[in-house]
Amino acid sequence: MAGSIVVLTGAGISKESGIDTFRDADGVWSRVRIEDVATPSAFVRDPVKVQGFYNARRRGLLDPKIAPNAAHAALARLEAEWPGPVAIVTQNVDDLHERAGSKNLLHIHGELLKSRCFACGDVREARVDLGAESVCAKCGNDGTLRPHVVWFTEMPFFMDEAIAAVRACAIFASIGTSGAVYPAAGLVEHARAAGARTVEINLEPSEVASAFAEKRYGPAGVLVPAFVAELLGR
Ligand code: BV8
Repeated sequence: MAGSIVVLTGAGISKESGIDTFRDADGVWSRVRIEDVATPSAFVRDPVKVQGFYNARRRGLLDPKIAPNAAHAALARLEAEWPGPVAIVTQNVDDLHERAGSKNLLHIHGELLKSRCFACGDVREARVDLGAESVCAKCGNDGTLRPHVVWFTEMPFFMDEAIAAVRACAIFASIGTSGAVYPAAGLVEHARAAGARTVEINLEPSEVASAFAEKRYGPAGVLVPAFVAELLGR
């Protein structure tokens, strides 16, 4: 049986689909401050601003022009054709991996197209704007729905599963992430400890590039299909 593959993805894999990254010069954090929109205290202080930030990004993601690119498609093909398990651990809150056909996927920073009720914990699909008028379909409270994303200082989802998968993998590839946000950026250390082959694919060296044995720099839409073709031997 072939060894398992874990792929960590970040905003760079969705850039060629038309979704902004965070820390590039034209990225999301060049326009708004993390402290104002992506922390629990920002939501308490100014829920209208925080909901507006996520409502705009949700509408952007649902724009018919947004579609998975060649890198997302290549990872779906890898999962379908590799003779062992393939898991994607994504920091992205978009749904482009799913749209491309990936199935074994952990959204460790949550999902933009879901809401979570902070009164009853219900999580469900949300493709519309959220705000004070939104009513929870489960408990009936109003104004209690928030985007189902992980804000700074909040615990990411599925980290036990992600770490277990990385510790068991033969190949760990990181694609389109700056390596600036933990605990995701620390996953490569688990891969190294497990003796896995480690590969970084990004436009430029990430903040944790030195932890990777192999590095490939360029657009994900070109490098990821080539990497997958190489792995599949064709
Ligand atoms: C936690 C989701 C445990 C929602 C995001 C001090 C105070 C408080 C906390 C901390 C602190 N110091 C450290 C921390 C921990 C903190 C952290 O890491 N901070 C950093 C910034 C210092 N982490 C946390 O808070 C995490 N939780 O640790 O919980 C805990 C709890 C309580 C107390 C103690 C500990 C939670 C982190 C989750 C934050 N949520 N967002 C949303 O989307 O709005 S983070 C945000 O960054 C993104 O969502 C994304 O998920 C994440 C990673 O970014 P990237 O995906 O890497 O994107 P980036 O723009 O940075 O890079 C893109 C890369 O792509 C670039 O390198 C570029 O060159 C490349 N690229 C561009 N185009 C292409 C390309 N590559 C290839 N092809 C291309 N075409």
